[in-house]
Amino acid sequence: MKLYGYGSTPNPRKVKIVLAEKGIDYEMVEVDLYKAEHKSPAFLEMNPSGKVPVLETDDGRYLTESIAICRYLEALHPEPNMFGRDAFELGLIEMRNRQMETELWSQIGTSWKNGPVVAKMGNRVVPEAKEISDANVHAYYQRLDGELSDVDYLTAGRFTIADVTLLTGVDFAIHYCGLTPDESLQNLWRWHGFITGRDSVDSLG
Ligand SMILES: N[C@@H](CCC(=O)N[C@@H](CS)C(=O)NCC(=O)O)C(=O)O
Repeated sequence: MKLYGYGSTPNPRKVKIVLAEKGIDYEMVEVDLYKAEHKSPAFLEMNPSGKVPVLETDDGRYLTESIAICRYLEALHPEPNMFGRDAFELGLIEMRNRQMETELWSQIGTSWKNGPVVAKMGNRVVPEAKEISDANVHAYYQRLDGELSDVDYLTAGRFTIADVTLLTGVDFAIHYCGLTPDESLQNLWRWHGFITGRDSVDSLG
């Protein structure tokens, strides 16, 4: 299979971590977002949304949406399990993953879209929106610090897709949005160091 992505962008990174966890061989195809290769007619044919990642299956079909791709990978390679083994776990891990997406990633996304990098690209930004979302991200870091006080993983007692979504979101926030968790948030930092130490978790690159 082929994975279309770009550098250390966070959504392709989720898929790369799951591919590595499951030991799946694949070919990486870099799509240069700065050259707008993801808006070319050939790319839009694979993904009309014009975004990475895209997974090309061995029989030439395409999947987009990082979590949908990861679910496909889990169905093909059930171990190690990252989405849940029974009905309750399936619900629990989905719940935590959705919380990371809707409560954290959405705020990080607002900070990114209204931040200096996007402004430099010539886009209109709303600095007040970034101020609000920055505060929301820092408040959420506080909450996570409490939730991670006596556990190694976000949920289910093992490495799951919810950890992948949290890690890729926090790293993007740190490196591209200036949203570094306060050093007093020891539990969040301990979790971050522990997860980053996994073989499947690449450095940001
Ligand atoms: N919901 C999608 C989001 C994909 C996405 O926004 N990808 C970013 C890179 S992390 C991208 O392609 N951005 C370029 C653009 O939106 O033009 C997913 O989970 O795969």
